[in-house]
Amino acid sequence: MAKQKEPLVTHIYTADPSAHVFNGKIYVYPSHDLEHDGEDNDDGDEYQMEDYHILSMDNVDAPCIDNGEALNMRDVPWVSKQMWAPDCAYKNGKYYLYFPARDKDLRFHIGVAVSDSPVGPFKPEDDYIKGSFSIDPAVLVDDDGSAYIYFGGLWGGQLEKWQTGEFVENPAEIPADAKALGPQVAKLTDDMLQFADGPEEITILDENGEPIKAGDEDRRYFEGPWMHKYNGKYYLSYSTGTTHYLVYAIGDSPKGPFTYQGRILEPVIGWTTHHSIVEIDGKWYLFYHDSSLSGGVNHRRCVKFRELKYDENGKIITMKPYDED
Ligand code: FUB
Repeated sequence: MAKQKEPLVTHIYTADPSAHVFNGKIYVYPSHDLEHDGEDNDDGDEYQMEDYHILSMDNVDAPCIDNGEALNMRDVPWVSKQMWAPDCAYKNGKYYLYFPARDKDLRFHIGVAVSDSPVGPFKPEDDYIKGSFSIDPAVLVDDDGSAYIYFGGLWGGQLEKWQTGEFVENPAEIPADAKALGPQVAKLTDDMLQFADGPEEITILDENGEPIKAGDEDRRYFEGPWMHKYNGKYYLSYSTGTTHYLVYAIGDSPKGPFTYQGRILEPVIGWTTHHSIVEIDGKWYLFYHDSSLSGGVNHRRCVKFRELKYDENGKIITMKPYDED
């Protein structure tokens, strides 16, 4: 049986959970961490993932099932390595799996693969989404049917290298008092396979309406964007990377701007945090990962979930990962 704050599965290492409810059932789209002894570095070379396994649960108390391999790197013509954090969206009667990976020149882009089933197998497009770069795609299908893709990650995710719209191998460091880089957003075409516009950078503002600065590492965007709607507002949540928080900002439209609100989750065991937020049977849940299953090895992570609560003003109540609540 699935238990909150415990690993959802223990037979494989999993991370970066994107959770959804499709047809009344819970589906979790995680990365699949491989066991190896590679070195950790700021380029993320330790995250050597090659395939995706999709997890499912009938409800939050039911057993969590591994539905087997849904997509493998060897079947994606443009990929050379590192299939990182994916997401899935449903539209037009089909399921679309979005995933980042390095191309043959070792540049990260975002690919898409299609299936009639939420657990795959997924058939990849021959090439990555034109104009895509960096990592960590997350897709919101809005109430009017428009779909938006959010993505981007610093350091190993290469977001700094695409500031000009072209790939620059060694970009100048962004000064601490300059505006921090935001995640990217693009509207997707109706067939969900390409960008309809953009991508464009999202602005995250502080309480005074000023853009968050690059040196503000407790609040600035690092990686792992997620978008959900609560009471008609758009909640952009993300990881702060170096300071290991999950935080969020609120806006009135899918492309923002967004105003920083606060923390969702304090740091977990392991370097990375990466999450999703989903409503299940009238309650809200945070899906996230830590490295507890491997005793703290950064690239051997495990997916967990727990209930998330809002206060009466729509603020998310900050959680400590190992509290007793
Ligand atoms: O899993 C590989 C990378 O680590 C993800 O893309 C990031 O969000 C971080 O979790």
